[in-house]
Amino acid sequence: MMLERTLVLIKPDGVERGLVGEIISRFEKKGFKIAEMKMFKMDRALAEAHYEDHKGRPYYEKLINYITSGKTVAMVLEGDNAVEIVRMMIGKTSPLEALPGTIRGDLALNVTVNLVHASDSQESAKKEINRFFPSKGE
Ligand code: FUP
Repeated sequence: MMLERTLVLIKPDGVERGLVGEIISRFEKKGFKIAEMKMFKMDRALAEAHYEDHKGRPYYEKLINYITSGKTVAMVLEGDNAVEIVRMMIGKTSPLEALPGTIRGDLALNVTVNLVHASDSQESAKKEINRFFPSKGE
């Protein structure tokens, strides 16, 4: 087992729909510690940095508009194998593949408006923690 930290975002639809508690509760019940947390409205520059790998994709503009459309909750979760386990808990990107029991599988139906983000590797976790919590990273 490896003690890890990962970055989770509850996106604007999660805040808007009143699902912040439900989502955080799943991570807490699983055993993760909330190491950092804040709520803020993402600006365009931060959104573009966060989704730099998606620039040029047909859904890119929609994605940037959505993530900057309202408040987001960002948190750093800490626990054994946090990166892989949190990815498992959020579910696949495609609504057709997000299994029941996962956050997206239980609570979301759209590929873009999909409630949550979680770092997909230890490398991106480090980068994203530094991006969203600049004073708390490594
Ligand atoms: P994920 O890691 O599951 O959030 O998914 P990706 O990194 O592949 O994609 C990042 C975001 O781009 C997703 F949250 C939603 C958006 N996206 C789309 O809107 N359409 C697509 O076909 C793929 C991704």
